[in-house]
Amino acid sequence: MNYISIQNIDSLEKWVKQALKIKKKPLKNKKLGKNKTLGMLFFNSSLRTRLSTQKAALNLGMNVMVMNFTTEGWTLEFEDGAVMNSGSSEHIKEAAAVVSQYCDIIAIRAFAGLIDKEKDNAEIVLSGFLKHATVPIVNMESATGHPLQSLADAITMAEHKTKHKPKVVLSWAPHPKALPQAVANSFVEMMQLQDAEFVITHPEGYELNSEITKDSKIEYDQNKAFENADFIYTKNWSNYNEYGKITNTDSNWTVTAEKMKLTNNAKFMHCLPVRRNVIVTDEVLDSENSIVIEQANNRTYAAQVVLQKILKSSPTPPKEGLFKSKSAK
Ligand code: SN0
Repeated sequence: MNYISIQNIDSLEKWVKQALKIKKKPLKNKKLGKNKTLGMLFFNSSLRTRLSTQKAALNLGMNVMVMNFTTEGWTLEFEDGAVMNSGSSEHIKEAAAVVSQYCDIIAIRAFAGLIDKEKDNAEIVLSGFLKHATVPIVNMESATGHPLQSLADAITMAEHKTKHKPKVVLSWAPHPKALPQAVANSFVEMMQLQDAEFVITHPEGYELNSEITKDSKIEYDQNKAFENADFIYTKNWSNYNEYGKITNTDSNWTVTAEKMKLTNNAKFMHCLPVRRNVIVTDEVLDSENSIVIEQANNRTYAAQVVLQKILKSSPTPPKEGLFKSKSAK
């Protein structure tokens, strides 16, 4: 079993329930991961994902190895048949096969480059590992998705919702840097698995990939979208149509206390890290309605459900590497 996208979840409701159970007794399955190793490979920065996934693995009794690939690893080549006479030192074929011999699960963070849409949509790094690794793979934010985040978001909303069908708004907000669409994509996919009144609001032109948003409602008037909302989930993403560009920095989209007044006393959510007074004002982020810290706490239980499911479903595959020796068996 791999955890690549929110679509790998057979029943979101069941996974959320299980996560909430784990949250009550996080050390209950301390023996499940004994003598198993989680390898975490980072091609980008991380705070919550790194520590919460590591914490989840430790709660399950696993060993954890972390490697920052961009600064410490060899530059990887992903193209089949490449003549490697310039930048890259090692092909994904060897790298993934080798790491698979040391680890029982490999987790990978590899953001979108935001330059080549086709390349990002092809998920070069993640698919390279999926193809050439021989152990389960976990997505710790890839070019197009962040399913550990959206599972944590679902857990957080389940804890805070006061009605069966809450109104949930995903609101774009301005940002000085071009950011990936991954968090927004996975949030949309997760919301499509829930019974809720779901509305996406963003400036015209900032539509996400329509293959992901499908028939989810888009409201271009942010104030209208906020009316009566129970949850405001804010996230910046760079333009998907004019790929990776920042075509709008309008501070009128910043989430303010004024705007929150339009809602039904909504909870404020953000995946973090958040740019204060650009995405959201201090007043909102520091208010009682902000649940961003709890949201980050739930990252541990989201990761723990995922690791637990993988540990239970995947017997450790034989460690057969490229240079296996029969006599060593
Ligand atoms: C990442 C993103 O995908 O938007 C990770 C979010 C979990 N966010 C950033 O890169 C923010 C960086 C910044 O400088 O604000």
